[in-house]
Order: sequence, then structure tokens, then C-alpha cells
Amino acid sequence: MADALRALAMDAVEQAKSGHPGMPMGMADIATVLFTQFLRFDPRAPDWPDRDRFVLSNGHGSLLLYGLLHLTGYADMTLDELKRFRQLGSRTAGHPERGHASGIETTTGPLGQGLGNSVGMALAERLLAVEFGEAIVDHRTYVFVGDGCLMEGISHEALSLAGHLGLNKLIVFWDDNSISIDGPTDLAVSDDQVTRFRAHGWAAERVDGHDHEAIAEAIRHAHKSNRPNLIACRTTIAFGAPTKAGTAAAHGTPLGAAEIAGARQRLGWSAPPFVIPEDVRAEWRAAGARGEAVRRAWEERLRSQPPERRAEFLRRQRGELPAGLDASIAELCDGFRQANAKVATRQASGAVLDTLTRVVPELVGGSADLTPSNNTKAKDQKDVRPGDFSGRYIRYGVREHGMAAAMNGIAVHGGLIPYGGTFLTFSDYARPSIRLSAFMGAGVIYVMTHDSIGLGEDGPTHQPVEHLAALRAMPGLYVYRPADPVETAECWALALHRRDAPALLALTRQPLPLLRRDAGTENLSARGAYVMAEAEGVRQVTLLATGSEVSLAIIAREALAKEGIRAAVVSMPCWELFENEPREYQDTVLGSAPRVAVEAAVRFGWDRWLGPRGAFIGMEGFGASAPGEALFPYFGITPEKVAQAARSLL
Ligand SMILES: Cc1ncc(C[n+]2csc(CCOP(=O)(O)OP(=O)(O)O)c2C)c(N)n1
Repeated sequence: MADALRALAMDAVEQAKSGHPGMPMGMADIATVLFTQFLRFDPRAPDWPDRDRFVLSNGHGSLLLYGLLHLTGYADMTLDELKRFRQLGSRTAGHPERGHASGIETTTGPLGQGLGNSVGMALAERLLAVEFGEAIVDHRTYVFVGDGCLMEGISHEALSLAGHLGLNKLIVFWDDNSISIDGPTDLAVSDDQVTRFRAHGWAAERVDGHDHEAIAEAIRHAHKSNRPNLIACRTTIAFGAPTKAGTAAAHGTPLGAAEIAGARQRLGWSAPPFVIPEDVRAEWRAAGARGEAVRRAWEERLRSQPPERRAEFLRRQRGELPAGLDASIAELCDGFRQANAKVATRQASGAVLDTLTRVVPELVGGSADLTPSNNTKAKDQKDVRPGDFSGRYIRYGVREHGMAAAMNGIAVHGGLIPYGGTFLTFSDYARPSIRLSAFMGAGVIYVMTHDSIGLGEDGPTHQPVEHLAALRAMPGLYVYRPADPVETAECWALALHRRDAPALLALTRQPLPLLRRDAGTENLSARGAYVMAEAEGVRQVTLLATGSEVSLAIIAREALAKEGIRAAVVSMPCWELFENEPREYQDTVLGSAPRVAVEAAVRFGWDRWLGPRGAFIGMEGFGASAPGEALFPYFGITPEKVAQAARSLL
């Protein structure tokens, strides 16, 4: 059965003239033991919520996963798809992409990300098990990793977090083949991985990764563990290949006809390319059928749950938001207006969360050790602790990358909506995982505070300058920069409603005046940009701004009005939403008068809104260490400068 996986990998890579045969051939035995004896899955119900999760973190070995899905009977993973490996429009992308085929739990390829996701998946399982009971939530997370995953820095954060939380239903198989692209791994690394995992609080043991009984025994052992588990599997890359096995030559290039013929002979596999002998296919199908009865029994248990719990569980699985969310947001906005709240948007966000966490129980929050700064912990949220998963607030520690990867795992697991905070400037530390949120359409919500020089004294290392531009450049990520408490609540509502894309809220450290005094219940941020203050009469200039700079634009507008210059102020809390609006709406908002944009960040990206005659007031380089109030004038980001720029355009 393992040889069937090997043959499919060799043949598909050969056909595509591209791909990685070595890893699938090396891990085929481990995969066979796991899928035929342990993994709880049902190809006929790929999204069965209580299935075990399988993550291929060393995603370059994608053919191993495709072979497994094909052989165990996932309907959409046909032999044809394997033959079209890496071709345009096939389900069998170069690296596994979530959504391309059922059974692909998460997108992998950037090494270490899958491992990071798996921590979130295993955590989500525990959180939901406590909430809904182990009768309906009781599954494991199995992960394949290579040397590359373990060399990546993200592995440190992932292992450390999983070890701290004691996620004992997480089982990692390390493809310990001592080979990566450059050659033997000892060119670059001499870590003792088993000792390393143990130091992180994991149980770890070594096995021969080609000995089925030893692998099975290690899995049985791991099932009884009270810690997360590493099974370090000693393997040979491209096992079976006569001259390339055990060498870097087998990592990422087709083996070639002669080598494949030699491997067939060694393995005793005489079937032609893409042909699986009936008896082997039947055994694999039987392995795929193992889970059906288990799944049906689970469905029975779900049916016998109290109706309310069952309905809530199913609502969460469908990703439907609870009724009452929008009413709560409207109420919050009213409250802000009545209180004339002059607060930082991070503080407004905290107030929003105090309400939302009660209305939306699937919210699970956290911060990378900046809870008091990010205002991410709601009043009634309890900490998640090792061994106690009844809370809904995760202390991610100073692990931005690990946090973001775990949040992706929580999001794709289903049943929970993760949000987590850090300083906007450290979005760089999480960026590879943010990219995967965007790529997968995972509805993670990033709460990034201290969003400009306005944060002040911590200085230029902490003051984001190019981050908004860099984040806006990322396809599929919705970047929100609200201007006041009302917009903050609106942006939270928008972030929550869009369950098929990540959102990033850029929030201020410093207090801002309340700008939105309109009493309507319409979410004005929903179109991405809107006229906050129209000109008195025909517009002569349009002032565009986001976040903390909208209030500067408002002051500039008043100053200009005194001189008889008619300026409108457009608040642009979310460029991506505005881009989605029809051209007519965009034209109405932007107007035909010259435009001045103000944002305490670099100009990059703004020209698309400014047009050929526009002016920009913002940052041209890094910030400086001083109180925020001193920095805005120092860098020339003031109402006077905005007004001056406006005048110069008339
Ligand atoms: C973040 C990241 N960096 C680099 C790569 C390119 N890359 C793909 S596989 C690989 C080597 C991985 O070695 P190992 O995990 O030992 O895989 P094996 O050779 O055993 O298949 C590299 C550098 C990548 N996919 N992701």
C-alpha cells in the first residue's frame, strides 16, 4: 500500500516534469500506517466536524496527500487530477491549497506554517470540546513536518505554545531524513530535535519510519500521552530509488525514467504508471471506508444532544453569525455618541469587544503579550490555561508569528472566530501567516494597535510607517483604519461579517475626538470610504484621510471654510471595500476637485486616489522618539499643512 503512494508520486512528478518525489516516497510508510489504522476520516463526508485533522506541513510533498486522498476514495481527487499534477486549473497544485480539493485542511508550502496551524487546530478542538462536550468534539491533529519546518523560526513559537498549553492530542511526525535542498542537513543544522521538543514540554520518541509496527506502536503510545507528541521518524528520502534514495537529488526534481524503473524493480512494483493493482486499491478503499461507521455514530450522538446545543454547534459550523450582532453594534455606536467618547480607537475596540464577546460566543481572543496595550481582553473573558480550556482568551506570549499561524489553524478548524493583537509595526513578525490567512480566505481578525507616530515615546522602532501600504498591497486582506469610536464599531462589524477573508484593524494608541455624530444606524464604513463632511456648496478641494488623521482633515476643512474655500472631508476606513464599490460611487465620493490626502504613513499607494494633481501629507521616512503630540508638527502632519496643501492646489 505504501508502494502505491510511492509509485503515484514518482509517476506524477515525472509526468509534470516538476515536483518533489523524495518526501512522499520517504514518508509513505508513516502515512500508510496513520491512514489505514488511526486517522478518523470519511472521504464521503470530508468536512465532518469531528474528523481528525491531518496537516502536511512539508507541503512540497503534496503528492503524498493527493495520493492518500485519491486512494482512500475522495471523489474529487481522481486519477486524472494526479495526472494533471501542477497544471493550470487542476486540484493538484504544486503545494496543497485549501479549497482546491476536499481533505486539504490548510494551505502549506511555506515551511513551518502547517505546524503553526496545527497548534491552533489542536487548541480549537480543546476549546470546543469543553464547550460542547467530548461526545461531539473529540479528535486529534496529526502533522507531518520535515527538517525545513523544524529549522524555521516559527517552529520555535509553535512548539513552545503547544508545549505550554499541553495540547496532548497533537501528534507530529518528523521526517528525519537528514536531507534538504542543499544536501545533508548537517551542512546547516546540528540541533538535537528530540531534546529540543522535550525542552518545550513535549513527549518525544524515535522510531524507524519504515517499520510499520514501530510507527503504530508509537502512535498508540502518543494517544496515551498527556503532552503534545513528537514521533521522530528515521526515514530515507526517496525510499526505493536505486541511486537517488538518501540524497538531495531526490528532493525536488523528477527521478527520471531509469531511476523510476530501478525503483519499481526494487520495490517489486510492476504496475505501469498510474495503474494501481485492484487488490491494493481495494485495501486502500477499505481504509477509506473505516471512518463511515464512526462518523455515523457521531451523527447519532449529535442528534441526541439537547436541541439548543445542537443548533448552536451547527450554526458555528456553518460560520453563521448570531442574530443580534448588528443591533449590538448600533447600540454601541449610540453609546459612543451619547458619551461624546474621546478615546483612542484601541480603547473603543476594547469597549466593542466587551459587548461582542457576549453576543458572539465563538470569538476567541488573544494578544502577543500586549493585552493591556491592545485592549483585546474583554471584561468577561477568562484566560485559556494549560489543562483548562474553558476560557476564551489566549495568552499567546511574545510570539506574533506563532499567534497568527495558530489563528489560521483555529479559523480553518471551524467553530470559532479568532482575533489577536500586537503593535502594527510587528505585523511584520506575523506577515507570512497573515499572507496565508488572505490566501486561504481565513476570517482571522488582526487587532493591530499603536498604528502611527502617534504612539510617541517608544520611538521609530515601534512606529509603523510603511506597514499600512505593505498590508494594503496584500490581496484579500481587508485593512481597516477607523477614525473614531463609531467607525471602530462599524469596522468590527464588517470584519466579523466577512467570514471568507481576514481583516486587520489598525488602531491608535492616542485619544481621538468623536467625529461621527450622525444618528443613523447605517454602517457608513461599509462602502470603504464616504463623505464625512461635505463642502458648503460646490467642492473646491477634497481632503482624504484615514484613522487619526481624519480629525486633522476636519480641522483643516473648517480653517479653509473661514477663508471661503469649500472643502469636503472623505474618511477612508477601508480601501479594499472602497475598491469593490461601483465606479459611480467612487466618483461621487472622490469628486472632481483636486485632492489632498493625509495619513501618518508613507505615500505609497495613495496616488491611485489622489489623481495626477493631488498632494499628500504624511511620512517620508522613519519616525522619532518623542511624545506623539510633538511628532505630528515635527513631521508636518497638521491641519495647517493640510490647508496649505489644499490652497496650493486651487
Ligand atoms: C519558508 C520557506 N523557505 C524555503 C522554502 C523552499 N524549500 C522547500 S523544501 C525546502 C527544503 C526542505 O527540506 P526538508 O524539510 O528536509 O524536506 P525534504 O528534503 O526532506 O523533502 C526548502 C528550502 C519553502 N518552501 N518555505
